[in-house]
Amino acid sequence: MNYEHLKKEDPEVYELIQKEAGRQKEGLEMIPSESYASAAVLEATGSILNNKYAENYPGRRYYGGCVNVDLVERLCQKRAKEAFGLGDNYHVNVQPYSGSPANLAVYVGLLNLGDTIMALRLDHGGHLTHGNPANLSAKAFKFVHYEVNAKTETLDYDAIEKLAFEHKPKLIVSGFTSYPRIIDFKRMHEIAKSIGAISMVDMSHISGLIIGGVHPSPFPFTDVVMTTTHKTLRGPRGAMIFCKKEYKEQIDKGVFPGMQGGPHEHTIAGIAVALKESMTPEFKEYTEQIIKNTKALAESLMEEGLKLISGGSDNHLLMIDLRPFGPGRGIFIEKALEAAEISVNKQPIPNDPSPPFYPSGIRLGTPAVTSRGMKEQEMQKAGKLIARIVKEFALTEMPLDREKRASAVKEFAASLENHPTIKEVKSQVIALASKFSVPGVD
Ligand code: DSN
Repeated sequence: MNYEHLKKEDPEVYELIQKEAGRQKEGLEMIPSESYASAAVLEATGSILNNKYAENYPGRRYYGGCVNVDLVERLCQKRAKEAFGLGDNYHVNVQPYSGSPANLAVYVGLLNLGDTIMALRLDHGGHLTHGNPANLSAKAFKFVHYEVNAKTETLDYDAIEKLAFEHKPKLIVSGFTSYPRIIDFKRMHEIAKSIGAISMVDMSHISGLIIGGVHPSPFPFTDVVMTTTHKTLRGPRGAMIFCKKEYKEQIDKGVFPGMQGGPHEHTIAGIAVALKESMTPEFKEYTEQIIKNTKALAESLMEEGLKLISGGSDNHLLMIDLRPFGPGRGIFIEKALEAAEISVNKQPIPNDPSPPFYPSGIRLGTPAVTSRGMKEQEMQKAGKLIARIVKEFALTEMPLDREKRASAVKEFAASLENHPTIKEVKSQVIALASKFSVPGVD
């Protein structure tokens, strides 16, 4: 994109965007919830649809002049259902601003405040809005959390069923932010139905993989399915909620006026474009390669002796368990990898002995690098470079005293400057990344 007007009118913001474009190109983006949106998606998202208010739904807005945005929103809804192979028995709301308000809209639309919801615990892979005590979801509803099995680090459906019978939640959420395995959505739905609960799937991370046919779908049985639109789907930052027709009114009211005001029609247009792109043979190939790349990356890391949560991955993400080095080292590795131009994030692991800001895990994934055209060979190389950093820098101790942690991180970050290992890895990362162009950036 050439940004000619921005460059003239606001060189300060223009420069920052240019710097970020450089950062996105120069290194390896390996945060599993990120990928690159196409130039077409970015154009629609940055369009004049931004100017329009359109509270409520197509055909019954609170504002005049909605003739075109009505068509945009309907087109997006049509494509969303097409992409997931859905018929008239499902409805889709494409207005949620993003995943967090979308999850809250589902809870607000379907339940009464104080009702019980069951979901995956945050350090076991669940999301903030799946009832983490710091989030509004846990203040407004009563959450019961299921966990992964301590030994296998995968979901134990018999234990989940037992918990559901004990607590009789009104809603059971399946979905994650950091679970590297396939969830048995059918079994989760059956558990919900056996106690008269509504089944919900948060497929935010994997919706692109589902469209590509490389991951099982929560359709056509799950009652409500939420997805963000900017992860493996590669759209703008937004969300969609699919529901069986019987929940349409409640879900629509949960979104507007329950949680939100005017929808972002420019984002909805961007989602429509991403959905069109997701139904192409190229996108299917892309998702197939994500799975191959994640497996290659996992193998490479394990060959180097690193421990992965659950011993590998079935999807686009994997989790390095840093406990063998000591608790709380995730932040050091995130910083050391960032200094070497590999972007990942620190992440709590099951039963993490350390708090979420100083967790003992690293989460990484392949959607962004795969969209640049990287394959197994590059993932093998990336795995070796990541392992080198982990093995050297995870040896730094994290103080047990809370007061001392921030200064330990500061001191650690300063020690990375001109560090010979960082310099060497960084130059190899840049050499690897520079062979591949970046969708929407180049
Ligand atoms: N923050 C997102 C992720 O990284 O998984 C979820 O909201």
